[in-house]
Amino acid sequence: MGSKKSSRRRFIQKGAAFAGLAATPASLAIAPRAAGSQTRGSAVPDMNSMEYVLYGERSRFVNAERILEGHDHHEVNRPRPDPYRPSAGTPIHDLVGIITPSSLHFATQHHYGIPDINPSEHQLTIHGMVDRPLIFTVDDLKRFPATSGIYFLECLGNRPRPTDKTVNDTHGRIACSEWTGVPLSLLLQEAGIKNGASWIVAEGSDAGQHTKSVPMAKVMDDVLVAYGQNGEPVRPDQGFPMRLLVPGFEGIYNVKWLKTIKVVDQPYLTFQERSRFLGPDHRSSHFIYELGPKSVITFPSGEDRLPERGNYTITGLAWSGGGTIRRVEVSADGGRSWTDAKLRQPALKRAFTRFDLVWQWNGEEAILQSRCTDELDQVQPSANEFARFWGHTVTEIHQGMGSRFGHVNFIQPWKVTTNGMVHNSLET
Ligand SMILES: Nc1nc2c(c(=O)[nH]1)N[C@H]1C(S)=C(S)[C@@H](COP(=O)(O)O)O[C@H]1N2
Ligand SMILES: [Mo]
Repeated sequence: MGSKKSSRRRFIQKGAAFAGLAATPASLAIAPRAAGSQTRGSAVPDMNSMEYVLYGERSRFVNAERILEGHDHHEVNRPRPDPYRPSAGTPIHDLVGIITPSSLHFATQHHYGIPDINPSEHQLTIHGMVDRPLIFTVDDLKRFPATSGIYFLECLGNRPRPTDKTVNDTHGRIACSEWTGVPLSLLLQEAGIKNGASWIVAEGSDAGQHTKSVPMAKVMDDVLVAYGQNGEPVRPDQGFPMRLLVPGFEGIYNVKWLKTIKVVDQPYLTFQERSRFLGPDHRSSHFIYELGPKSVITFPSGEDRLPERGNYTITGLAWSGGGTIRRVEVSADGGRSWTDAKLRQPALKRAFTRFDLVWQWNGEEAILQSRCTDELDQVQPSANEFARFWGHTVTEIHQGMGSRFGHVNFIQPWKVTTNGMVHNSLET
């Protein structure tokens, strides 16, 4: 080996540096996407301007954006924004670490548009089976001791399809933020819960009046009325000035622009619960809420290209509504053999857990996939196992992808072809 060769070349080509993961140079020259070198604007911004001093901007050479889903929600009644506001997913291929920048947090299900709420006029009312109905402004909430937690938030519509090209398409309806707010249990304690109260019904202030029932046991455990997201006020897209945050439950529970909480003694069949989440199958239930263990390799993934044989660090994300991720295994041979990936710290309860594994690509076709296990020993199923559970074939599962199959958490395979191209290899 020539002495001029840098350690970086050795790592990439010879596979010599397995122990040296931490020493891997940050500039590993992997440029998988054609768009990777495009800039957002041709004009060079004045980075010494007062604007930049007062509110920072990312480099004009960084261009990750939300991924447009490109379809309308025809079933949504008026009032709806005109023109219709499209849904867009998180570009999870481009994330590093476990936090999703708020600007890239997926924006979906805003069927009725985003309300423009003046926080000084906004109020949260707690009523129903309580001793004292109470009203809180954001400032009132801030007088209570706050809690922060890093939690993922996944839409139930986050379902991979064989026709999806990239990991953004297959897994983009998810994000992970640090959320700050008041435990709802504290507010309910203040109001005094009456005997027999077992659910709450939470309602948002958007035109669609999004409303969802949440079981009291969960409320008492870790539900937040959140006003902070990643160190700043919750963004309008995510529920400014306050939202419900129900860690590990289906996204739909996390009522944004939170306006009222009614304490009740049974779950309500609200519009959202009636219209989209009632499956014909007895195994589906709109009152199953905790998301199962799920993981996906984000690099290499669909439409990446490996420029040459050699070492790469496979990386991806794992999460579970059941708690912390205990283990992530990676297979490079379509599931015949598995190797434990390294879980990067922090590996937190109901948050994204980032995993890494150094892998040497020998230039042959390979099928990469990850499988995670959570603290309840729940193991992420393969598509076949998932289909068998529902008594269907994999083809039927892909064709009938209604919400009736609940959380779709099966393993996502990516095929690396001999020319280095990576494709979605979900069976049709
Ligand atoms: N008020 C209100 N809350 C809502 C919704 C909505 O349309 N209106 N959509 C729900 C759905 S389906 C999801 S997946 C999550 C998405 O939360 P996020 O936009 O912060 O990611 O919000 C939930 N809360
Ligand atoms: Mo959703």
